[in-house]
Amino acid sequence: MIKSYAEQFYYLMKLGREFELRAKQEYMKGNISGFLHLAIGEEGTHVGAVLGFGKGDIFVHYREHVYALARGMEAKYVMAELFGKITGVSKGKGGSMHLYDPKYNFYGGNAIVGAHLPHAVGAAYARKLKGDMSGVLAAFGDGATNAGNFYESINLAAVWKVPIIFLCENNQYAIGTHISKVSAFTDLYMKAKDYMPAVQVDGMDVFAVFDAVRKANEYIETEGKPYFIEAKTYRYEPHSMSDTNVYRPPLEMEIMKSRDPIEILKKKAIKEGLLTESWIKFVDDKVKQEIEEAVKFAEESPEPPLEELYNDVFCEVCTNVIS
Ligand SMILES: Cc1ncc(C[n+]2csc(CCOP(=O)(O)OP(=O)(O)O)c2C)c(N)n1
Ligand SMILES: [Mg+2]
Repeated sequence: MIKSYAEQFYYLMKLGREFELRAKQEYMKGNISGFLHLAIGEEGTHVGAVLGFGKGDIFVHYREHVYALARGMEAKYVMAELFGKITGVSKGKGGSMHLYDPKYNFYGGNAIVGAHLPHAVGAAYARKLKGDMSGVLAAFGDGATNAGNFYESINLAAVWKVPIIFLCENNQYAIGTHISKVSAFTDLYMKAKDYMPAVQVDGMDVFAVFDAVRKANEYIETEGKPYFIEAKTYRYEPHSMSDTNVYRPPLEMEIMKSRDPIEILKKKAIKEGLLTESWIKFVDDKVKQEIEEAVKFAEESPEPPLEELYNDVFCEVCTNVIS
């Protein structure tokens, strides 16, 4: 039933949106604890990037539910992880910020800003050493571009010539701090342009992100060198569930909501005959059902047993990291 790219875009963006709206409700009910960072408003960037990228490794920061779902991880296993249940993708021991599944070459989920970037460069270097040019996608926020490990990572990636796409999600804010207050310039692709090809793209338009990432992927796979994309996007929800969200001007929010990535996709796809209203209704119902089933599965799953406490904490030989 879901075949074309436009259909995949819509299904995955809607799935991501409904998954997160429901996760928010479940958090308020006390079924999810710890941190919860929602990417509502950023689905065009997350889905376009995963579908435009190849089969290599994905490293993301903590705002990663939609990336995981777009990569093919099932909603019920992701929801169970948020609920802290043993059936979750990280056995209920990681939670929202630590989704992980080597079957999908999906390596999280990292709570420390920018910390996954050196890991991602290392994974790209490993792929290069093995002669495997399907590279790495590393996604991070605008705030991360002010951290030292960001510069270390883009520098090493360029020096070592490794196949990696750096995807900067510029949603303009790092918690409550606007990018203009902490960065000397706000066109963030400029930070990488002397190291590698670097472009800026409309992150609210899934087609634009998909095209940019597909082009970048072709480049890293054929040239074996890094590529940088800045996607200009926006989050409609607070930074996390514990953020008051008072720092954003209402007019700014209103303008950005008028550019909702799901609505942009719908309008464009219907106009170009890529989607129909009846198909959209069918998918909306399917997604609702999938989310209901995911929550039921998470609720009914057991918590990790005590014996799990020290498992997966330390591994001497990480045989399962790069396949
Ligand atoms: C090294 C480090 N410093 C500070 C924090 C606290 N912190 C968590 S998220 C965040 C903001 C990051 O913003 P950005 O990179 O733009 O990502 P976004 O949340 O907007 O997706 C900060 C400062 C942290 N987790 N790690
Ligand atoms: Mg940000």
